Amino acid sequence: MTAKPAATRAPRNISREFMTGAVTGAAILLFVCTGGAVIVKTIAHLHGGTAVVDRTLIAVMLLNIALILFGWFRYRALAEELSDLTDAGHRAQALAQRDPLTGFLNRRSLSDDGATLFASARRRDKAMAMLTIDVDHFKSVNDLHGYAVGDLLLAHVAETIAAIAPGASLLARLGEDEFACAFVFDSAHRNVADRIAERMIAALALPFRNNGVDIHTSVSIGIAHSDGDCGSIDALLRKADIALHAAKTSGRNRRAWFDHAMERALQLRGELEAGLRNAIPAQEIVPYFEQQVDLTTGRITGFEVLARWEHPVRGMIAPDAFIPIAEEIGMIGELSLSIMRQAFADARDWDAGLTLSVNVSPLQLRDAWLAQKIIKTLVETGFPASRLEIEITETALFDNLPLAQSIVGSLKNQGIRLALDDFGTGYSSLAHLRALPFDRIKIDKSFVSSILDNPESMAIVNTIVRLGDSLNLPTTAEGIEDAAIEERLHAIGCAKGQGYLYGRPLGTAQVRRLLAEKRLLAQRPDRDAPPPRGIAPRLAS
Ligand code: G
Ligand code: G
Ligand code: MN
Repeated sequence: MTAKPAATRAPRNISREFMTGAVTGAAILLFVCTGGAVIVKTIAHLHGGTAVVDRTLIAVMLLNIALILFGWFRYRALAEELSDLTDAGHRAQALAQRDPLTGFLNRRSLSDDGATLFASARRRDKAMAMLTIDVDHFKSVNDLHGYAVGDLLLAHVAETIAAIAPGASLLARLGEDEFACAFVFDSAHRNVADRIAERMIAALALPFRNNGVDIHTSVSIGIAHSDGDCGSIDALLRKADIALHAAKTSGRNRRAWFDHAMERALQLRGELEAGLRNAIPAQEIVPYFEQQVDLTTGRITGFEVLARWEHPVRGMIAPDAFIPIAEEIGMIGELSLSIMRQAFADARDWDAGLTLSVNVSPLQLRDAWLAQKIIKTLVETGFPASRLEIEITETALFDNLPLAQSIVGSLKNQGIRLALDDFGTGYSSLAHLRALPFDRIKIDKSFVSSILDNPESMAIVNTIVRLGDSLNLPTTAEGIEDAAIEERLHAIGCAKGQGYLYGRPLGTAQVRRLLAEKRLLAQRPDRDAPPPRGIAPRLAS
């Protein structure tokens, strides 16, 4: 702040100071002349000479002395001003290099100073370690205690890091709640970085006390060494960051070392993400159909629609590899509607008794237009709403229950049914069963596949079926893999089942073949005919 006014004042002052300098210079010149004359005459006079000192000359000389003094003081003032200006410049430069909250370097200066340290470590045949440190769930500290307390915590974290880091470390705040600590070490003592990271984790797992309130925190740390193929400080920082990400995803409050598998996984993820953006409009992601069977009659009642990516290079990709990415990059809604559109069009001329169950991600229930979009897709493809079931998991109920209730209300008004998916794995709460008007409970496959050899699984499945009975909700068991399990489920009263016992999920053409064999294709061979009238759902009011 001080730098700016001083800087804008400078140009005006320079011309004034030039005048002062010129006047002072002239005064000194004049002083030499007049002073010379006055001194000569004075000495002569003192020695009894006749020379008289001219009064005017004395006045001029005194004036000269005054001007010289004035010039001197101006010079001092100017020198001070100049040094102020330089200080302000240095302060501004320091501000640009350091984070004001913690006094740590910022990302850019870590990169600059780190490059110097990196090169000197190389010359001395030493290695460099980089730790990147991120506060776990920092956002919730801000949300719960306010930004001022968040800042205090960040300062505390910085102090703790500084206290534990080796003396000559470079310490940086990389942004938000992420810090870095870089130091040179002897490659013979490879576990130095490990020990330091461990101490930081332990120290920062202690509660941070503020105003008598304990705030529980922890940090995750990524570690990388500059060995072999690591050519620069920036490459080292990137590796530590990749390791940090791994530490976070494997549960936080821990450290992780960089390894090359992490980099490859990240690369694959990047490729899938880039590919996904084109794959959706190109309809590379297609519906597969898993049979759902009535356990009493053994008949097919319908299919669960499962997304599959038929990748032109990588072959078939399973949904758990790309659904989370689609969710993360905000494309899950588009992907889901593309799958539905294809599945509805495929199933339009199947037997009118066959249903389709589609999975809807919790994120999609944040979209207030979801019901309208699904209904529009039904109308456009001519698939009846009464043959559609939407599957959602319990996690969908947490985000915005009123919105989810309103979306589900619109869907149910059209005659679409609703199933609670993966029951037993989440909260399995009775309250959740009442939160939305479910028509069915689906029992998670992790229990179903183990009922024969795990009494606990059996007890859980049994309980869920009883629960469904008493709430008047039929149950579907997922993951039936053999006939003995099927028999057992039927015995305890489970209505429907699906799983590999009935076959793997099938592509469109295979399903058609299966349905043709079972005489479950409606007699409408012309697949491109416009949707028949009369079965289109009512539009939402
Ligand atoms: O938990 P996560 O790593 O996502 O934390 C990021 C959070 O940090 C964001 O919510 C962001 O608003 C917050 N944040 C970023 N800079 C600052 C800061 O200087 N002070 C505080 N208190 N919070 C910050
Ligand atoms: O098909 P598979 O059993 O591998 O599916 C793995 C998971 O992916 C299942 O839990 C299923 O619910 C989910 N899944 C499959 N297709 C879709 C889809 O189109 N949308 C969403 N949200 N999830 C899907
Ligand atoms: Mn499902």
